Amino acid sequence: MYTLMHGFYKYMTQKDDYCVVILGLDNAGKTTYLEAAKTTFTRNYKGLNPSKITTTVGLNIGTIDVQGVRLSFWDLGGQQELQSLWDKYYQESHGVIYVIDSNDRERMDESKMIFDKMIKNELLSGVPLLILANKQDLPDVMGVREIKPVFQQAGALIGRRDCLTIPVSALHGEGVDEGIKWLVEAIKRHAVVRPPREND
Ligand code: G3D
Repeated sequence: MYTLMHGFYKYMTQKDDYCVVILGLDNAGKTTYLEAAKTTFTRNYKGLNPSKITTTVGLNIGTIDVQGVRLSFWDLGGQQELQSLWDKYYQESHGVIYVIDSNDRERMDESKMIFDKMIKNELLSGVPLLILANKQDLPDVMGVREIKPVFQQAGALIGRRDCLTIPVSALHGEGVDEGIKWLVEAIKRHAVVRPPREND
């Protein structure tokens, strides 16, 4: 009886589980964004003090429940020596968030270069892509109008997948809600091709 009840409870409460990789150069704001997403979508989650957030070294993970599904995030370190590990996560990813530091014009070419390398990877073919022009709270940063054409040069590689570029401020949580909700819908649409993770 317990097993039956437990099974029923599990069936009723179980959510489809999707994985999302958060990529971008070191210092782009990946970890700050993950914290902002957890704060936005998790009741009673207080979030880390921004001064306690340090650049991603290795892997940060986080989970949120949103719009009836569970998103498990992998925030991967952006340092050059860690970029080679990114593709180990691609096969399991249902969505990609690519974070750009809109305030760092000097590294925009470098960011575009690693973006191209990532988007070329067959394992991510068709996977929905959310591009974030981060740090929009700072003055004189590159806006989406300036950033979008740069990354659209990879249009052929982006292909027909769902793709959205938006301005955000991870530090202030601006644009986080809109982006995550869009990504969830895109991931659900793509689930025919890349279904949710198997729950045990
Ligand atoms: P990473 O995980 O991509 O390496 P972090 O980047 O999340 O560690 O952020 C790197 C720095 O950028 C941090 O500042 C963080 O506070 C800052 N940052 C992240 N997002 C924003 C944003 O939206 N606006 C502003 N103004 N700053 C942001 P420090 O000073 O701790 O290095």
